[in-house]
Amino acid sequence: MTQHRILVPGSIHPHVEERLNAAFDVVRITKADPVLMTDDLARSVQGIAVSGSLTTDFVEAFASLEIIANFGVGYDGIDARHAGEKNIVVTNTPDVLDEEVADTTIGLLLNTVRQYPQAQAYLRAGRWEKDGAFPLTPLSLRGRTVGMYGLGRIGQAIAKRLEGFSVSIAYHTRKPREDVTYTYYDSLEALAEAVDTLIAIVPKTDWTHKTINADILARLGSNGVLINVGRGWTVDEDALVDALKTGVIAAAGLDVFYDEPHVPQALIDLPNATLLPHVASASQDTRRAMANLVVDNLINWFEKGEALTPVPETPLKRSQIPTA
Ligand code: A2R
Repeated sequence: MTQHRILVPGSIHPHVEERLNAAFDVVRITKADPVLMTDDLARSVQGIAVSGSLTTDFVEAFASLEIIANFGVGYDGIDARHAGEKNIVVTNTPDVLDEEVADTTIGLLLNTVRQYPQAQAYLRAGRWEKDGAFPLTPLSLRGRTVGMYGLGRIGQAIAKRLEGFSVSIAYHTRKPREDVTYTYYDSLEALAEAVDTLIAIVPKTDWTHKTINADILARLGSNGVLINVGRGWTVDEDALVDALKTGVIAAAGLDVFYDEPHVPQALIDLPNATLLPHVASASQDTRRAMANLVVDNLINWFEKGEALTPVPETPLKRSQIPTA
């Protein structure tokens, strides 16, 4: 294959690096900063493999850029509409992480309601022997009604698992799905009113910003549980801290935060918040599958003229690109 030039700004999974080295002419810069641009890069780079975000200024600096391969299913760090206008295809890594993220979600949900992390800490501190049995948990998964905020690839994998737990399942998305029998609500407000457990797995977009706010939390009620495995962007964290402190809802389990890796101390201090450092897809196998998909998208684009998993905003083929 012709040695197409691929830029890697910042760090990325080592398996991406390894496979890119075998197939492309790879150049690296420490971060995606226009200050680090050279005339040579601006002229010669045809593809970017990135784990993180790119500004529109940075993307516009490349005269021959055809493809941005994003490591991750969420591609909110890249303005895909802008890329599409510039005839640049953007790819993400859907499907290969669905089952792993769904597993994590169920683990987080159970940890949140049944306090397994706290129970383990109790045992490790020697308190079982010293103080007796760990206190009975006020919350349980039994009898819960779970509302899925988002029922895409990952949301459906979560819901499929929930079926095995014999809980009622409802959902809110903008359009009802024809391939499921769960109860549909046409607004997040109506869903939150109807359920006591809300699982958020929606993307970071202009329309999802802080949509889980004080009103939604109040609708969940005092037995309410919030689980967020999508993006921290979706939750008003101040309102959540307030709701957890004052008993507006009972507990929350979060894998994602508004300003990662910063987690507000107020959340860390709350005993009814179960917190994970954005690990939903973070097993070695799943991250390797994501790495393979990043590279396979680039290889397919340059060898076969189309990407494997272009995002909906950039349904481009290489033959349609004027400069190709
Ligand atoms: O709204 P729809 O019918 O397009 O359904 C999508 C839903 N969704 C929303 N629901 C309510 N209000 C919104 N403003 C809204 N925007 C999107 O989220 C669909 O059910 C779901 C997204 O599904 P997928 O595109 O298949 O994404 P996937 O692979 O499940 O990943 C979800 C997110 C990623 O974007 C990352 O941020 C995170 O999970 O890892």
